[in-house]
Amino acid sequence: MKIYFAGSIRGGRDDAPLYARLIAHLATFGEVLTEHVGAADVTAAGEVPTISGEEGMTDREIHDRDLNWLESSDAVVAEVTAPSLGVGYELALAVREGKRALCLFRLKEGTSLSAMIAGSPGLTVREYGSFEEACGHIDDFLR
Ligand code: 6K6
Repeated sequence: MKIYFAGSIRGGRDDAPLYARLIAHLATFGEVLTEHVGAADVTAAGEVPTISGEEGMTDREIHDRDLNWLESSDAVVAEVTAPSLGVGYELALAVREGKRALCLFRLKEGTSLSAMIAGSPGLTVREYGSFEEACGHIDDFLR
């Protein structure tokens, strides 16, 4: 199974360590196409020369490569707690392409998920509190 994991990059990297743990769990089900989303050296600021193959990529090249991966994926899993334009864009395309897509939203006081995600009939949205709970939602979705 090819899994496309989506998480905030330029929208903010506070949850990057969590993305890495989710990606490691997803990797027990198949190939995660977007492992760099959890990489500690990918900052919100700009390009990361240490990612092999990504050095010197233009935004257009990143966009086209990621959309090719999205098209080739069997399932999309997005961590949507940190609002990200890129993740929202990827989810909209996933819905248009009829992909199975799971959105994981961490419950935090004073925050609520965008109605465009929470209200989309094409997305499976699950709230969670702990990492273990998020993994449980992934297991239910992918099994
Ligand atoms: C590294 C640091 C900043 O920019 C980079 C290189 N950019 C990206 N590399 C790979 N995927 C990207 C990049 N920028 C956005 N994406 C895709 O959009 C990922 O698949 C994420 O799921 C999503 C994040 O969007 P933003 O709007 O938070 O950046």
